[in-house]
Amino acid sequence: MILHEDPRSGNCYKIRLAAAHLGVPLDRRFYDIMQGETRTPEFLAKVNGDGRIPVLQDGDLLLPESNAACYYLADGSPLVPAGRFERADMLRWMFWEQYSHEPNVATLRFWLAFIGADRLSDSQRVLLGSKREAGEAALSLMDRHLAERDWFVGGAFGLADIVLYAYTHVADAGGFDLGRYPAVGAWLSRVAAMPRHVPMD
Ligand SMILES: N[C@@H](CCC(=O)N[C@@H](CS)C(=O)NCC(=O)O)C(=O)O
Repeated sequence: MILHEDPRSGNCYKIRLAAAHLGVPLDRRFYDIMQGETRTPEFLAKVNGDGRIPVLQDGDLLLPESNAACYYLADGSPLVPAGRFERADMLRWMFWEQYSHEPNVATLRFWLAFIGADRLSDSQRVLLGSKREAGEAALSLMDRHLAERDWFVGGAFGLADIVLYAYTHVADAGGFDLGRYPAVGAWLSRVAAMPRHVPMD
């Protein structure tokens, strides 16, 4: 399988991390999102009309959206719980990651560590406070959840842990103080200690 990616992206790293746990080799194709390489007519026509990475390619099949790609890789494996409720609960955390976590925790990392605080547009600058507040609320919810259990879903390491690890472990680059979330910190260490773990590039 081919992964179209920018290695700095946590959304791309999720897929590499899931693939590493599953022992699936990926042929990596690199694009520099800062140079608009996912917005070229060729990329839009042949890889993803939405102009974004990651895109997982299996033969002729193209699958954008990181959490869908992770699910495609992990379906039928121990990373996806067998029970109906636990499987839905895993999806709940994956949807939550895309709606309540990534748009705040990942976006602030992108704005502050990649674009730079002094180069933000007015519209980005206006949103800094609300994104910080929403990102802290997301990390707080994770901390409360993890204070009572080791893994997000069903008592075992799985896909929900993988997708949430991707941007949480680099949240400090967005100005979040992970020291305020001790249960998240302990969980990050547990994920990183898993036998097939691979770090972000
Ligand atoms: N919901 C998508 C988000 C994809 C996304 O925002 N990708 C960013 C990098 S993390 C991107 O390609 N940005 C380049 C651009 O929008 O031009 C996913 O989870 O894959």
